[in-house]
Amino acid sequence: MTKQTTMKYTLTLLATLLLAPLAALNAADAPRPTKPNIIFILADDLGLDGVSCYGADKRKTPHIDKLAASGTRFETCYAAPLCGPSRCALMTGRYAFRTGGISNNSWRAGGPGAKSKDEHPVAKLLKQAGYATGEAGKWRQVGETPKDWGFDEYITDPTAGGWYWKTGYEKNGQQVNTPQQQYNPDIIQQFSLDFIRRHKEQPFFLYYSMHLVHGPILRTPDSKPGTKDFYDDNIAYMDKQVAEIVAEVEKLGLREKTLILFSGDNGTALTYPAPIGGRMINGKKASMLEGGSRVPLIASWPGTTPAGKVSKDIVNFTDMLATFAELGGAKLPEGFKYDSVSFAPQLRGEKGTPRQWAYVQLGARWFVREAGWKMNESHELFDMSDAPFVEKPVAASADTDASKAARERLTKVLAELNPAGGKTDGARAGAKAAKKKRKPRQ
Ligand SMILES: [Ca+2]
Repeated sequence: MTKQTTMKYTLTLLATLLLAPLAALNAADAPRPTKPNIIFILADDLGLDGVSCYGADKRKTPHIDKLAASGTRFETCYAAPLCGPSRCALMTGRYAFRTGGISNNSWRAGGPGAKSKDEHPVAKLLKQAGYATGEAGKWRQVGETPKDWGFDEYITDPTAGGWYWKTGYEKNGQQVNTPQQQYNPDIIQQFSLDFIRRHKEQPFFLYYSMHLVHGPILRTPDSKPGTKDFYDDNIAYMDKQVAEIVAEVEKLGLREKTLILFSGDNGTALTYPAPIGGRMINGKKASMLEGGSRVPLIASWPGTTPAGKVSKDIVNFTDMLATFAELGGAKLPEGFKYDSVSFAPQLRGEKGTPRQWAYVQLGARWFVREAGWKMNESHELFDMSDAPFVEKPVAASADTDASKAARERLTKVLAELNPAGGKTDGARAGAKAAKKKRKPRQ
């Protein structure tokens, strides 16, 4: 080695050593993708007791568990106790008393349900921000078509649930009939995979609204002959389909550019309760008890969202809108009232400003839920320290300092929200319209 090359080598080494920490810093600070792809997978009728990473004793969801391990698992996410109101909150980012999406029948003629023309829904906001938008699966209870609500492409069916072995579906407004029965979760899956592939070059938002695991619980293509109870097969099929979506995103090299969320639209159906750590959740689907609306929420975005984290931050279904809008750089219309608190900072590993309480409504019933307390429409207070298993009513006469303070806080929240001043009692009108519509067929 000549003196000159030795010098050059030394300088290079020195530069490497000096720059190494800088390079490491740069890697950590590398600009994140400005507009991540967003895939929101929504299972139907799946409470905490249906997902093993939430402690379910009986149900096994290894692929969803793996997704949770790769990201953050939120322990206290609140949807609504039924499909329709949950999906309306998700699309609109607003509480039910504001939109009218208060029951499963709200969307029907004569019902108070939200109309796309009166809202600024999440898919429209993302579309305006340059996203390709797609909806796959169950839609009906939101009303109109997915296109009306901002989805460029969609595949759906006319049912409120259980579109399994059938001979047709609706794709982009066209009825498609198949000569033989097909397993529609497969068709919806293929549509979703194809949507992801076709839009890999631009940011996309896929709202994947699975029919699984809503009843009727039927055999899946993977069910073995002789099986009598197909519920676990349905759970396994849902889990497998989630894995296939994740695998496709990985295969396309989009994993670090894609936020994948997995959730459920309401608690587990009444027929399929299962224990968590040997205890049953208090309340199932359709109930105003904890198990009616508390649902799993998993967010995975490798390189951005902390991995293996369990968060106790409260999330409302209305919050998806502000979160996705923030991540996608979508502008919210000025002067329009949303009830949406972004948890985008938490997804980036920051503290953020988590909401202090969740709001849940079904028809003329509602509650606000803090970490340790809950107050309903009758201003009854519940000690939620042992939720989701127990919710203990606390009489004002038995108040402790803590319950008294909670009572004051939640009374104030309800007074400010004033749900009774909004839409709460049109559920009957919708149900009436539904009944009238069904009559000629009887
Ligand atoms: Ca449901």
